[in-house]
Amino acid sequence: MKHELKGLSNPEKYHDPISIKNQDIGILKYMLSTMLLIRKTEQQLALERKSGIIGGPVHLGAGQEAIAVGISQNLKKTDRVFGAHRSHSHLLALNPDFYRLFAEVLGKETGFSKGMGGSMHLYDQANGFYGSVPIVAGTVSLAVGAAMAAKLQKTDDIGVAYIGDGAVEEGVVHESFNLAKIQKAPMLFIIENNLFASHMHISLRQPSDMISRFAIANDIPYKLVDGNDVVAVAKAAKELIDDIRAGKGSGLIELVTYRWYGHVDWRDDVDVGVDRSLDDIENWKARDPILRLSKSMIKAKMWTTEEEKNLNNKIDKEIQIAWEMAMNDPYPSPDATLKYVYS
Ligand SMILES: Cc1ncc(C[n+]2csc(CCOP(=O)(O)OP(=O)(O)O)c2C)c(N)n1
Ligand SMILES: [Mg+2]
Repeated sequence: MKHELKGLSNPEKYHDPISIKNQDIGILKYMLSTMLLIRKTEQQLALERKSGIIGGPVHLGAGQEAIAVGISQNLKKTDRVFGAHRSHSHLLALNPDFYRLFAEVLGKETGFSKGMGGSMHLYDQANGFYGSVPIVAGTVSLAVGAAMAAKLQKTDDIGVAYIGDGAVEEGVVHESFNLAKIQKAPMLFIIENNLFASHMHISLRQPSDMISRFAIANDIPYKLVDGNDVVAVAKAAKELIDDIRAGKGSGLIELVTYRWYGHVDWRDDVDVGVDRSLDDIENWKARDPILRLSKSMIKAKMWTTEEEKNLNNKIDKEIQIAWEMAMNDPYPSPDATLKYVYS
């Protein structure tokens, strides 16, 4: 395999604090607290999945929070965002209502999809989240359709699709790149390159580790960024999105990152022969997007360890309250079963 990502995929690099020069302190604090909230929400899901209280699978994205949080800084509620099987962060970055996510994974009628969907069928159109599905790459062409509709409707809204490095192995993704380019669709393709698809490392699946090569092939403007640097993600996304909204056609952003948990649920997958080691995981944990931002802010005297402690305690408490509430919520009534089925 060609290593075109160079240092970006090396777990021993990019551990330093990030550059926050000229950044708005309010936005930095918002991004820090949103990443922390997403992390803690997923840690709660891991715990309760392990305990057996959550009945269905949860695909956790801990370690990857900077991507959705950085991108969503540049999105509007009327944009049309689509996710896939690992989409808690994609939705929570648009609407940090972890209570409704808890209710959804518990199958309660107060959940994002009225308890009918679970972790992989999330929906919150009021906040721009048009849906996630477990079918890998299943939403990418829908996002391009939504982008084309936004253009026909003469809005400056955009379509957004989160795509994994494994999802690009589905043909529909390449048809979508081509169509979006030819139609000048206002579309942002986000590649979350975490180097794995289920249990397989990218070197076992592709001739190069750099997914942006498909943007080059389709003559789509692209940016390749450290996915664990929330400020870099937000800045690169802004540049692409400004052009997309201005009618210049589609863009692609590739973010290199890593997930701390294994493919699904709370395990780390090292035990089942996956091509990663506990050392890799520890090294990637040192590239933690939350830690890097908080260290940078403390160094710049924008933030203190005391404030961080208080924020941690506050989110922990809110999560416990939301979890209890969701646990006590009712299940949908049996006659609701067919209510949302079209025929
Ligand atoms: C069409 C289809 N094929 C296979 C699967 C099984 N599957 C679920 S997730 C996954 C890997 C996806 O990898 P990637 O797109 O990189 O996302 P990540 O899990 O790394 O976030 C596979 C093969 C599926 N859900 N849908
Ligand atoms: Mg992947």
